Amino acid sequence: MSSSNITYIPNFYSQEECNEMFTKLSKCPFKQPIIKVWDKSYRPLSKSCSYGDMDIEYEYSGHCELPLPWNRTLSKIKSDVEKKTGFEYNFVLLNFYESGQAKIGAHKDDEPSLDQSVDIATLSFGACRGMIFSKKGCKSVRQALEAGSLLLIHDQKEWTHAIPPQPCVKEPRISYLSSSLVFFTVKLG
Ligand SMILES: O=C(O)CCC(=O)C(=O)O
Repeated sequence: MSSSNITYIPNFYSQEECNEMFTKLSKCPFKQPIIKVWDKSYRPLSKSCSYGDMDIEYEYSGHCELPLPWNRTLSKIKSDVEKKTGFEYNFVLLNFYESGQAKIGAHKDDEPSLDQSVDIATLSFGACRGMIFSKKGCKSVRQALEAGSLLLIHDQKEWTHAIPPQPCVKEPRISYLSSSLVFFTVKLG
């Protein structure tokens, strides 16, 4: 993977800010929707919930997500990330990994509704987990995602990414994935 595909920024937030945000984010209404990846339906081992601009509906992996309106903590994070990246984000997916047993399989964030010209920005809180980037014929790349770090993924087309299980990790982790949706369904009524 060329180093230009990702940018890893450690200590985007201090440990103190991280702990405070982790406590607030852990109160979000996480759930486990059934999703479809490569034609297989499954309930992921991580829980998620989403926030976004009003009246947008996001469809991914055969599942329709109705984001909640931004709250104070999420708006602050959104604006910090926008200042750093120069992009505007209208949607965030939060993932909750209860322990190292929770994982996300290899996938690309290449849904047609995602604006591919905008970097996906992932913030990490809580336990440090590894993300594996893979591409056929290339050596996989592992990036440790430390608490308080910001990861920018610039190119979604060629590489898959995954959070593999790490049974030795006993602490929970929350990730904050911000993206920009271009095609969305306007909610009626
Ligand atoms: O938790 C993470 O850092 C990545 C999650 C992810 O890849 C996704 O939700 O698509």
